Parts: sequence; structure tokens; C-alpha cells
Amino acid sequence: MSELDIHQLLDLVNTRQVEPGDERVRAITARIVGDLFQTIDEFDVNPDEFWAATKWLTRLGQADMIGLITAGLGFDRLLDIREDEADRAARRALGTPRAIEGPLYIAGAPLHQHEVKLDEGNEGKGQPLVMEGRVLDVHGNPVANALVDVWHCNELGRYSHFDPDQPDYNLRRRIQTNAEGAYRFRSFLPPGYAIPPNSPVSELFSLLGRHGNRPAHVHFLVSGAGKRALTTQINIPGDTFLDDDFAFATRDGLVVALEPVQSAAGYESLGVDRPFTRVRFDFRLQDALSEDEATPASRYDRAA
Ligand code: MBD
Ligand code: FE
Repeated sequence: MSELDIHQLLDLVNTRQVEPGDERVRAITARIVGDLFQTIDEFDVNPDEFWAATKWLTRLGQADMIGLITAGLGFDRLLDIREDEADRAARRALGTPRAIEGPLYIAGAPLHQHEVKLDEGNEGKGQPLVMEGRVLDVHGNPVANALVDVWHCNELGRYSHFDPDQPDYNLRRRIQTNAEGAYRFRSFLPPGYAIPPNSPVSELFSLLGRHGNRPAHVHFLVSGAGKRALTTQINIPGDTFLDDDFAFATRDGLVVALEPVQSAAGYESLGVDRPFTRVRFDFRLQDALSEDEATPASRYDRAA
């Protein structure tokens, strides 16, 4: 059996076994290897192309950019679509639509009660914004002491912890809602995001003839006792890339309305002293069916 054709080789790769292993991992691996064998064969991929691809994968991992390519190739949104389908199939009451976490969440942001100056240390950058609202359940009842974990990019479109030029937790905070489920924060309207140039991701995107832009957005991980933790984003209207997000994450119900507000009355504690843009947005959380569902955790922590 030392001379093999492609089919015999694939069969060997997928059937070798000296111990039980894991059935599901065996089956999924077999499918992926089979699909790749077929791709190489159909497209007549030559050795130089194949080894260039493996080097690209190595560089992608070394640059910690796997979470960026999954977003750009639609996998993050795919998982959300499948979760939505599972909710519908289970006839679960729906809350605020979920939207992808992205690769740039950092746990453990500073915790504040009811309100926060999210933009502390970034004063004067961009147009002043106040976002406020409540965390509610699917029946519209407030969720007291809910946690609103919020993060967005700086005025250059970069995220703290991934950008050496920003202090830790810049533009990242957690806000605990009051008894009425209310939260509010001051910040500035962030710009969109663009994938880093001269990176493994930008290399593939140029070969695909694609851009790597996201429309302006703000991320949230919202949780509360007995409620299903919600990962979502809001989009700022008017952005060129609103309907052309490289990560395919724009959703109805998450493009907020911007209200110009002339007077800072009532917002003194947030240090607002000039006209600002207000966004009012209530988060609606589903009931949790397990402790795991209620736990506010990043996708990587959840998977661990
Ligand atoms: C981002 O800011 C983002 O939200 C996603 C999903 C991917 C890359 C950058
Ligand atoms: Fe983002």
C-alpha cells in the first residue's frame, strides 16, 4: 500500500486510528481535509502556492489576526445568524439583536455606578456624545444592577490594548445600572475602523479586491441577574460603510438615531458643557436558561 492515489490517501488520512479519539473532531477534520484536498485538486494548486498559504497562516497567527480574518470572511456573522435561528426554533422571546463581538474586547474594564465619562483622557477628540437608556427584560421591566460593558475605538480608529499608544482601558468601561436599569455615558462619536495595512489580513483582502472598513460603531456586552448576556453593537447613521461593513455586522434595530442637544442641563455630572449629540437606546435582554448564558464573558473565555 505504498503507492496511493488521491482518494486512497484521503481515505487513509481520515481512517487511521489507534484509540477512540473524539468522534465529532474526527468527522469535522475529515470533512475539512477532504474539502481541501478537493480544492487543491480542482484548482491545480501548485506546491509554491500551497507553502505560501501555510506561511501566510503562520504569519496570521503570529500577528494575532485570526479573529480579524474570521470577521472579514463572514464567520462571526454566520455564528450570530445561527444563534438567531436557534432562538427562533426554540421560540425564545427575542431581545435586542446580537451583533458580533469582534477580536478587540478586553475584560475587566473599570466599573462605575450608573454613569461614566467613557472618554476620560480623550477630551476634545471628536464630537461630544451622550448615550443613555435602560437595560430591560423582554417584557420591558428594568434590570436593576445590570452591567453595561462598553468599548469603542479612539479618534484614529484604534482600540486600546491593541494600540501601544493608548493607556490601558482607554475608551473601555463597565457601567452598573441603577434600580431603574438606567445607564448613561459621555464620549465622542467614534470614526470607523480599517484593517491594519501591510498585514496578513490586508494582503488577502487586496488579493480578494476587497476593502477592510467597518462603519462607525460602539460595542456592548450587557448582562444582568438571570438574563442572557448580550453582545451587540450600535451603528452611527450616515457612515459610508454602514451597508458595506467588511465584517457584515450591520443590523436593523442597531442603527441609532442621533439627536442634537443644545443645552447641557441635566448632564452636568457628565461634564458636558457644550451642545452634544444624544443617543437614547434601551437594551432588551432575553431570560437566561442557564448560568452560562447569564455569564458576561468574551467569546474566548466562553470557549475555554
Ligand atoms: C473591529 O473594530 C471590529 O469591531 C471587528 C468586528 C473587527 C475588526 C475591528
Ligand atoms: Fe469594533
